[in-house]
Amino acid sequence: MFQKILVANRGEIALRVIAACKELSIATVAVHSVADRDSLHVRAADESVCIGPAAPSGSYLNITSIVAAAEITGADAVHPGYGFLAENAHFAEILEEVGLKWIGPSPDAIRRMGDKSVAKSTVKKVGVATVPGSPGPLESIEDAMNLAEGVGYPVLLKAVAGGGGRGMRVARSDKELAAAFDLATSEAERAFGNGSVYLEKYLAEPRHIEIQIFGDRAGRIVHLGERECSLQRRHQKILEESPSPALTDALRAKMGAAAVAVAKAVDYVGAGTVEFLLDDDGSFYFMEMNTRIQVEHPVTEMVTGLDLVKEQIRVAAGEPLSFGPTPPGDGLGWRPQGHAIEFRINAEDPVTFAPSPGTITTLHLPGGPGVRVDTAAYSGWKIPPYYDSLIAKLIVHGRDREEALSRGRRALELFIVEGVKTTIPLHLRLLDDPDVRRGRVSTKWLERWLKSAPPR
Ligand code: MV4
Repeated sequence: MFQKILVANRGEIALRVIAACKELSIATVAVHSVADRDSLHVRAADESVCIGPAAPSGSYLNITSIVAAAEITGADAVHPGYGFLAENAHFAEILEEVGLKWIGPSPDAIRRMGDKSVAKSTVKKVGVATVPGSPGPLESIEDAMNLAEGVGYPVLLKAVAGGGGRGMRVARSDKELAAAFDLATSEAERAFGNGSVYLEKYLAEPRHIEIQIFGDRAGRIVHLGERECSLQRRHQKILEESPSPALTDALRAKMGAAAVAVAKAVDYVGAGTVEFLLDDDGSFYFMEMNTRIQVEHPVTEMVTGLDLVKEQIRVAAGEPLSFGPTPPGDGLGWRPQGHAIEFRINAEDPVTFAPSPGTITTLHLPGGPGVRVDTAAYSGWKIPPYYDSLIAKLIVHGRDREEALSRGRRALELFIVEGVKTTIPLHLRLLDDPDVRRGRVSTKWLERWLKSAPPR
């Protein structure tokens, strides 16, 4: 097992990784920017190293500084958390070259899933459905128009190097497609340094359902069920839950098997997520694979009783998955219990979503049965303006969805943050909505609701 892990991240996920290390009796090194000197992850770790200025490019994205910090402190492995360098294959390679273990999948698996067009063709080869569209990057506008004629309008252009909804354009006619092709290409070139785009049929109102998978070095790959993440605004998730109100056991088994097949196609090791679009007729299509631990992993932890971060560390150290044995055939080594919901609490105006950095003057966290809060916030902490606005995650668990919803409400009512604005009032309004209460949502639902529901 590792002796000392460097956590290449900040905020709640850095604290979460440190917690896992402590339970495994592994020493920890925090890295931090100049703006994060007073952060809780620095206090929680056994050692800390300042790696650069506030701007992420000079600190949390600075590979040279982070590798130097690991070498100076004698760390033997690096956990990247999510965001920043978590899906940077080059970083993973450099670590292995200097003799540090990377807590994540192979650079090859990261690369193959990072190119969304390569990912799609890899997935197709193992018999998992993908949205009908171009077999690879588009060659020209004419190529795009021929393909659009085949699949039918509306179509969606997606950047090969994109993901998470960045660099997408809808087109409803040949005329729109010509304009969208130029726009998408130049946007992708600017945003990702790679102008390649591919085309898909545009699904009208799908759900976003993702399957948590886990692989070990012995080649065992299992899935841990789904998370429903349809409630999003501008591709930012607001609330996630498991199980999905839309899945039957039969559909879950099919999507789980598909996710395991996707992971097997790239010899996946560690924690990963396979994202699907679920159409209202029950058909589902591979969307992307995230090769990291995700923000919403606690939802799966609550319903499976597993510690996914400890599992990541064990697997990276060469140990087999700690759970199982797998019942014959179904790919599971766990039994889900009850229902979990995560509410993302951002330091943002709940109506305009404008960031609200500043000092938290009062903080009270809820507790009690079925309530978990993952946060690095404390009373008196000054939220820096340089990073994303997630300051806490409230995760509630109940025997069923009704109990989880009512625990969510009472926990949100006693989740007190003063000094900055937060998305807590938004969550309370969502919990009042009949569609949310019935689980009748899609990826289109939240933005439509925000336009129509007058803010209180
Ligand atoms: C789609 C789609 C409809 N049709 N692809 C957004 C994130 C990126 N990973 C893919 N996304 C979408 N791809 C086809 N062919 C609709 C979305 C989409 C979406 C997906 C998941 C969650 C929220 C979303 C919000 C808008 C659009």
